[in-house]
Amino acid sequence: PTTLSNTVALIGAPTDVGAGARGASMGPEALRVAGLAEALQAQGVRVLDRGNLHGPANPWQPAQDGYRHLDEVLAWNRAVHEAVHAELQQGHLPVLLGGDHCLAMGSISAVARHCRATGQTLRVLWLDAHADFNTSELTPSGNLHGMPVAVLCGFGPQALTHLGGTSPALHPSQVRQIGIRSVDPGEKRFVHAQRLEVYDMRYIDEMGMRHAMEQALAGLDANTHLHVSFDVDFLDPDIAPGVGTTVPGGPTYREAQLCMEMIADTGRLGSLDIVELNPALDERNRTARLAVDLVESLFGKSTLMREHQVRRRH
Ligand code: Z70
Ligand code: MN
Ligand code: MN
Ligand code: MN
Repeated sequence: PTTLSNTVALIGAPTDVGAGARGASMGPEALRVAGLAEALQAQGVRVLDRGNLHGPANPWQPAQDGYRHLDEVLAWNRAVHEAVHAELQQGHLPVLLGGDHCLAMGSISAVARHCRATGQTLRVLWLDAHADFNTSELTPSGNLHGMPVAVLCGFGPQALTHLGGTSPALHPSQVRQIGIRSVDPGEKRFVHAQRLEVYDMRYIDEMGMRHAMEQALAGLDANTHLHVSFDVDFLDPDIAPGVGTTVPGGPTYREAQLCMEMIADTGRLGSLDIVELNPALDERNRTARLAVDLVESLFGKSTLMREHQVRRRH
């Protein structure tokens, strides 16, 4: 099998409370319009669309004590945490449709709680242009979508670090970041101090996506739950303009496809976030359609059946 469960639950979280630009709140519907459910069904997956969660409006206020919209981010993440946890308990594979990347605090804390209870080992693949490892002291913006990895590793306000009951949800050694090319100065020092395993664009340029993914996926076993947190700004803006923060020099279409296919080949995908898609900045929904195309590969779509492919050299 290609994934840990053959039943996917789509959970929409239409908010941009953690972002620096408005519009990611429209992401869930853009992904549905682009045919996400149908694409998954074509891969033989049963799809349950749970509709959208509800939460507070975006008050669009300046930062207070280093955070923008902390109360609203907390409310949305409590809802995401409960929804994702409920699907995991039913044996389903939750797919969070963001929304901005602050929502990964809720989804991944739920996955971590589920893995603690079931004795599975959690590995998180963070596909992003950004490290999202800021704290209130380090952030240049106060935007909480720049902080979820730090919060999940126990660095942040108590209410957010304890979404799943115990903190930290993750140890930095459980995280692999791919495609990183924009890190703030203080954040860079903190990434280094916490020894995050980062396959940045320099690494991908020099070593290739194949080698980067082989390293990032090393050590998975039959007890591993793999969570993929896919920030659409991971992709090069030439192919994916519909995001709030475009950063030049990201993975090409081919590199992104290979990344997804190599994850699929592990057979360990157990949960997924698709975040930061911003339809207000897109061109006729092309970035949403690209995201759906890549998710098909993540769920095992390949050009030929495996026995018809040329044997891969190692
Ligand atoms: C910057 C910050 C960020 C996404 C922008 C940007 C963070 N490091 N994350 N877009 N997805 O403000 O913390
Ligand atoms: Mn992100
Ligand atoms: Mn990003
Ligand atoms: Mn493919």
